[in-house]
Amino acid sequence: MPLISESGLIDSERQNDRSALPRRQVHLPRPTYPGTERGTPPPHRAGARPAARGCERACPQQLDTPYRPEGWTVRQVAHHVPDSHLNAYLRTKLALTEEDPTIKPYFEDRWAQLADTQATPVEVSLALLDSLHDRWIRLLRSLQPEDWKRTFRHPELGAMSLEKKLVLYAWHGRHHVAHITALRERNGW
Ligand code: NI
Repeated sequence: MPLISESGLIDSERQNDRSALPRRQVHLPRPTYPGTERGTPPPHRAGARPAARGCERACPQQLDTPYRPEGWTVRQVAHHVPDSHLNAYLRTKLALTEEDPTIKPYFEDRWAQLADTQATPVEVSLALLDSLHDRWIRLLRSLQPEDWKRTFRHPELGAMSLEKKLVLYAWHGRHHVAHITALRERNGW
């Protein structure tokens, strides 16, 4: 697999996925969460619960099955999503507190090969993703319309607005959940 920066890979993942949102759909209104106006939107709005459903009751052999030939295993996908969204959460905060800050790309394929990916139960990463999405959603709900225009700068891809990145990361969670649910369907799990 070519080594490519995480943000670039998300964009390439998206281009290869016909379920991706159309490119013009980047003008995001302030998020609303029907039925949850008085409380915090549940983390499943951001993909954590479907991910948990995709991985629950999986045995070790299933967790170590690639979702496609030469692809990541279910276990690697489960750990990759919080890795990716942790970076995105930090970038959101950087964009809100600095003027167009330059962010640090990382090699997600190398991250997925570090020892913690194999050694950590997927439940730990799913809980991490739940908590992370809870914090992230609370932050996003606090934003004013002008805040969504704030940007951070990727050293290779240039300036990116928060509204565009949120659309991409909402897609990103669904994209990886679909990898796992499709694998389960193909294998009758
Ligand atoms: Ni990804």
